[in-house]
Amino acid sequence: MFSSASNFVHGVDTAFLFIIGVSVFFLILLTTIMIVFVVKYNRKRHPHATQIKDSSALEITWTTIPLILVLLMFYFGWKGFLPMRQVPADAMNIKAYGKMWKWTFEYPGKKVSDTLLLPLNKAVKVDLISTDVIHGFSIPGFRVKEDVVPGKNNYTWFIPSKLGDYDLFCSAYCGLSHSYMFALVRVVPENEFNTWVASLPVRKADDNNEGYKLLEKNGCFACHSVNGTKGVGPSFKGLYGSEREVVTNGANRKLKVDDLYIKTSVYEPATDVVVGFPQGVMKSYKGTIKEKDIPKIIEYFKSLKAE
Ligand code: HEC
Ligand SMILES: [Cu+2]
Repeated sequence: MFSSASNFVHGVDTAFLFIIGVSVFFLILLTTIMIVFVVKYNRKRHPHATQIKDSSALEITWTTIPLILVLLMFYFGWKGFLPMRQVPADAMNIKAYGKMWKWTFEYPGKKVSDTLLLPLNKAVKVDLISTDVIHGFSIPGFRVKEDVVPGKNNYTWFIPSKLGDYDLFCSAYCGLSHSYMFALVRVVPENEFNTWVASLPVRKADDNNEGYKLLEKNGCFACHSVNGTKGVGPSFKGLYGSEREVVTNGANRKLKVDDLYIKTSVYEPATDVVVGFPQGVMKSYKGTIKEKDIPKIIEYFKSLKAE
């Protein structure tokens, strides 16, 4: 057998396959019986219906068998579920912050990352924190799925047991860009993991910058990065004062990014569309972001200098 991606795969799959197996068995059985009866008790062949009354044997059978089957379903489900709530004491602790519409992971020492890197064969406990609405922390490959509820300290844990890349999705519809709320989960050997964590940036002091907070609150970072990586939209790094090629009314033109351009980009993203990016993905923030807050955002952009 191929090795599974986490310690929960076996338990969840056993319950799932048992339920699917029972369902398929009864689907075939009932369909067959139905067809046989339709043919056998057809009115041409069987013109007078006979009334059947009471059959204790039959009634006991059709009560006992389903009872045993659902109890077995419960048993397999319970057996798969129970270990998910029993975190080993030596598990490494990671915090997962869910916010519209982005995951951020915090490793010991306030190191932050957008990717969930995990050491192979080590137990990991993930504290699930939402800073706004209900999100869902779901890694299908690991058979892990847990609600991330604001105000409630939920958690999950697992042991990644196979090297490779996996998907992390938000499994609770949480607003406009919910479908962008995914992250990469990468399982690597422990030494590689340690080097990587050491190289991570420490949680940013930007948390106190008003412009940063506005962008964070409005979910801009779901599509825009501040470190130069291209996302759904262009990165904000070095944006202010730089040259941009945009499409305005169907024609390409060059411009220098200034206050007006940024204001237009936030309120009417379709007016100047950055070349190489799709139009219509970013919605207008007119009415969401106040006119008086635009300068704060501009100030923040100015601080994101290109190297
Ligand atoms: C759903 C994804 C998405 C979200 C969320 C989003 N944007 Fe955008 N944004 C884009 C895309 C795509 C572009 C490029 C196309 C265009 O110019 O319209 C863009 C372009 C921009 C530009 C022009 C950038 C450049 O390089 O010239 C600015 C400024 C901008 N966005 C600011 C914001 C701000 C501020 C927010 C939050 C209030 C935000 N965006 C939220 C997708 C998004
Ligand atoms: Cu979400």
